[in-house]
Amino acid sequence: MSKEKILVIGASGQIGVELTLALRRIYGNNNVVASDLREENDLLKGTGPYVSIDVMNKEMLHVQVIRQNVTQIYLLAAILSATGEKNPTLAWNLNMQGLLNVLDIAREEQIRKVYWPSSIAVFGPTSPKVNCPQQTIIEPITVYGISKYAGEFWCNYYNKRYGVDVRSLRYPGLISYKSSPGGGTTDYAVDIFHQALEDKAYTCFLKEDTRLPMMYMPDAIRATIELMEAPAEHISIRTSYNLSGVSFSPSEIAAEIKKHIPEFTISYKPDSRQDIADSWPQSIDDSVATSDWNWKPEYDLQMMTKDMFANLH
Ligand code: NAD
Ligand code: AKB
Repeated sequence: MSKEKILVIGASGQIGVELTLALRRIYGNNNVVASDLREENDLLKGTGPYVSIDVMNKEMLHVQVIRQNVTQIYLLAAILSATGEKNPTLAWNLNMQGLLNVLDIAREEQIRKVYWPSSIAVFGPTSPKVNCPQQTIIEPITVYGISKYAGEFWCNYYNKRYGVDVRSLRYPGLISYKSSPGGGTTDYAVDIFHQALEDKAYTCFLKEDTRLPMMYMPDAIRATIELMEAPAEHISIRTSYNLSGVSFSPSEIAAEIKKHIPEFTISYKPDSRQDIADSWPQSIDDSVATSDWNWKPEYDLQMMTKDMFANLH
């Protein structure tokens, strides 16, 4: 285990903080180098090495990969769905060029494994809404979804053509209490907990019946590590695996929150994020992940809500 040296790019973000801490527990603090364009997240401070890296600067990234003797790269730097619609060119450039820089360096330096997340945002209005399968019609309407779909095929290409062992998951919307979400359409499902505690009221930017695929962060971190630790011959999908946790709508999560805070109220004021949410499936079929590497989610809405409040309190 300790022979591995892992570089996490985008380590100060919502997933990066928790994934870096989890990897440090497995591989040892000094063997997991956190990196980001922004400053080191407070929760990472003092837990292991941190370097400032802009993934768009390929030369700087390459130097760090060699200097740190990196054997695995986790690339998390990206612009998410809602922010991406505000600046499509920036989102496309970062999401594509960042990935190509990492894949190229991985090929040149024979990096053992690369992790890069995709998203349910690859799916569009023509994809099946319920239990959306691994292989189906995929016509994304956001620049974020387009970049993720193109990225999936770049991963597949680098694996098939150059033998890069790159692995990927199509995460649903992630819910966590440690670090804040970074500009997605599913962010309401994190904000609602904070507002419930602070104001006992929340105004949701999605309609009450907008059901979306979601996942509690501990499940997402475990899925990522289980995928990365699975033997290469078990990985049949080299684009990105469907991954499913729990599906719910704003009114359903509000009802669950009311069990903990009876005076909590929710109102609805849908904005441009509604169109993005309406284009995504309501639930995901992840049976290929289950059969390939035994994936099984643990948290349902009830367990997640209880755990969120236990930790946010
Ligand atoms: P985030 O926005 O919270 O974090 C991304 C991090 O990347 C930030 O800390 C940011 O400073 C950093 N970054 C931005 N530009 C950079 C650059 N040029 N060089 C280095 N770092 C840079 O995002 P997240 O929610 O943690 O998402 C991580 C990955 O997971 C992304 O690829 C995202 O698309 C994917 N994903 C996230 C979710 C979710 O619900 N959070 C769902 C599906 C997929
Ligand atoms: C977003 O809403 O953009 C992300 C995602 C599902 O990829 N949370």
